[in-house]
Amino acid sequence: MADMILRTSLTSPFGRKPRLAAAVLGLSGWIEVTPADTFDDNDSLRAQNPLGKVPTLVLADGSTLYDSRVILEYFDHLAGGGRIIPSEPEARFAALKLQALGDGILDAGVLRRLETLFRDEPSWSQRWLGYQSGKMNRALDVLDMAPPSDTDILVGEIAVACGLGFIDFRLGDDWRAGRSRLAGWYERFAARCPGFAETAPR
Ligand SMILES: N[C@@H](CCC(=O)N[C@@H](CS)C(=O)NCC(=O)O)C(=O)O
Repeated sequence: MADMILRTSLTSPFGRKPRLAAAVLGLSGWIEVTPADTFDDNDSLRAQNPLGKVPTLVLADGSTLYDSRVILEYFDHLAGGGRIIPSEPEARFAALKLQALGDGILDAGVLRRLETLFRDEPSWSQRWLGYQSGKMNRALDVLDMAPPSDTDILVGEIAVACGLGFIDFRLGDDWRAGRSRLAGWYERFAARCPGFAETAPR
């Protein structure tokens, strides 16, 4: 019997973050993933999280936690602390900053996706799409100049990997072109990170 319910779709890149973190921390057995449809007015997700966003974690006592950053911090706490969020300040803030960069790629990518979902193609704002793509491309360039760790699996590596996986799954941008260091990092991360294949969006 699972102790916690994770509300997410299996395609959500933000939902993939806690699924991946749980695999890394050996917590997957305690968590039941229950699909949520953010567009369904009647989905209980909106009672669990007024923002109606995934991921949302429902604890055994019925209380909830969101968003993905808070859930990852909670999982780290359950696993003893300092596992995916270092305790030592320099490493801690580096990891949190890298997570913010990965999440920022996702925020911009999700906004691009929503633009194309909520409007018909002739109405897409190319200016808006380009504005969001600019954020993503600058962040990817920074990551290519200094790729994440090849040994650690911290919140930063998890967020960046989920961001890159989302681009491949939903946007199809050729982000690897001219970014061989980041592409190499991603390939190695995919091979070494527990749960990476199992949590691929589908
Ligand atoms: N900052 C949030 C972002 C979560 C988010 O944007 N999730 C998307 C799915 S990937 C969502 O729920 N979108 C539906 C909506 O915004 O209504 C987190 O880190 O969990």
